[in-house]
Amino acid sequence: MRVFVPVMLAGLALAPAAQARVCAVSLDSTDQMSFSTRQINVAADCSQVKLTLRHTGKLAATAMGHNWVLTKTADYPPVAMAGMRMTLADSYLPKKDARVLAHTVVIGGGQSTSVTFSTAALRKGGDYTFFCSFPGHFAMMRGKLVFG
Ligand code: CU1
Repeated sequence: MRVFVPVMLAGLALAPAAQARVCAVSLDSTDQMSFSTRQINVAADCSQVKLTLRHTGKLAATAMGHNWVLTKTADYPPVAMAGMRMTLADSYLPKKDARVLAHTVVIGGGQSTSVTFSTAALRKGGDYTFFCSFPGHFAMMRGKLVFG
């Protein structure tokens, strides 16, 4: 048994370096159809992002719902347009669409939601847009995500 102890300790010592770095990001959304930020910066050493979206308004999800959706900037208009044909239950997003890199569910006033996603699909210096896919919101509710 004694032989194994140093090996196990060495393994434990290495563990923190191999651990995922989860970077927390949060933003607010409002009854005025807006996000509180136009740009989100994610450091290159973040292996995962925990994105928290709050809705600081009072209106229900059916009237003024908001979500947070991430795509490549080139994919944002077609995904947003396709989302308009979907339902609240689908988060106003096309089902199982690989262009959607991450998204939260749609929330209403007073609610909060979060999603944790890997940055493995993101390229340093890539062009990414986040937006709300609630029908009619994406033109106003959008911003850039910068990774790197
Ligand atoms: Cu919205």
